[in-house]
Amino acid sequence: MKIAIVCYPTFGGSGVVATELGIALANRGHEIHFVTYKQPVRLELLGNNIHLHEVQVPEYPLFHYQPYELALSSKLVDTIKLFGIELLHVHYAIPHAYAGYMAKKILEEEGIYIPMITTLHGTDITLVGNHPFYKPAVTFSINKSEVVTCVSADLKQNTLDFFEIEKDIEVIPNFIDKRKYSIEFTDCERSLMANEDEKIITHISNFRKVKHIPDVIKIFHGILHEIPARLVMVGEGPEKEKAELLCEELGIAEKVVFLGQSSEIDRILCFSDLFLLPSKSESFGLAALEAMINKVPVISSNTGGIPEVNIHGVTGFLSNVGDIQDMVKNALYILKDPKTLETFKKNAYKEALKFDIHNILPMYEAVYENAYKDHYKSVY
Ligand code: GMT
Repeated sequence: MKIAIVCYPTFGGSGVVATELGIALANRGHEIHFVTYKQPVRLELLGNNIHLHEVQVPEYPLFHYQPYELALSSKLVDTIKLFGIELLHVHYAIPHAYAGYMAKKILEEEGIYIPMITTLHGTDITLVGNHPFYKPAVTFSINKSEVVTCVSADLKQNTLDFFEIEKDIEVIPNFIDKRKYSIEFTDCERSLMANEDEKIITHISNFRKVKHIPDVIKIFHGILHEIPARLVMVGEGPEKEKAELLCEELGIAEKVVFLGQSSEIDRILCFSDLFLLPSKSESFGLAALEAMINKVPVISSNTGGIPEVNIHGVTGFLSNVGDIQDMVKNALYILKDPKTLETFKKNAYKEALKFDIHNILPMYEAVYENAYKDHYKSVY
């Protein structure tokens, strides 16, 4: 099938999922066309059946805000016509579902009909999308999608609670590709990060407020009171500077390393002993799943879709949002005893395997096939 995928190309989870999905679909023989404003971070290889179409927004002095949706709709119209695209899959409702709908309508004027799948990822529903300034347009474009999917049962419920949705929503969880994790990195990389007696604690995110970055630092501070450890902070975002200051205030700056954005997530997770995800809300927690497939147990908040990924007392522990004391207690329980740590590591890996792409990809392919059949049946 010829599929156009619209996503954010940056380090956010929705872009990662869209990119990995596109690559996997291309490996299955589909022709994939990414339409976005720059090359997605995890998209290294463009080839015969993976194409990239960059959306450009020309500057004009009259524009206070550049009309990205308009440029995206136009790019979609051109790409769909030029390459005979059969299906459009947009990731993250804002503004992609809206721009996708406009493209569909423009094409319909020319007798071209194309089904649109919208995948909801989280903040497009829980944080940004339900803001009164966006809500009517988001509701409209979700309802106008031929198929709507979302990444967890919790996000489905939130979508139904926050918006007046007239469509069925299918839950298709995020995924990892287990084949990528068969490589074992050597121990020497661990020694670059920490002394032999130190445990390595990791956090990866885009350092937005919703990630509760100060909680990450405070949990680590609590752990340090009892055992030697290092904290590896991976990512960039608005809360990073404050986090660095907090480490200095707490006198733990030399125990914390800020690595910035990294394309070597698996290499970092491979030498990690524990992953921290104390977010305020999290529709799925892809970073937690990526930790788990690298055999890293997770200490997280009990919010959103996280409990669908991190199983309490098995792959890690869940605590109430903001309950730092409980998270410290749980972290120490896992870290203090080598046998316990080993058990949690094994459990994390085993649970993560359930989300292997080979289990998830057929769900997307079934959605595509049904959307395609139903749409063309209704049109012709
Ligand atoms: O919050 C992020 O890290 C980025 C954001 C995105 O859409 O780019 O992530 C959301 O989608 C991810 C992929 O489906 C989920 O794993 C994250 O849980 C979700 N983030 C939130 O809900 C806060």
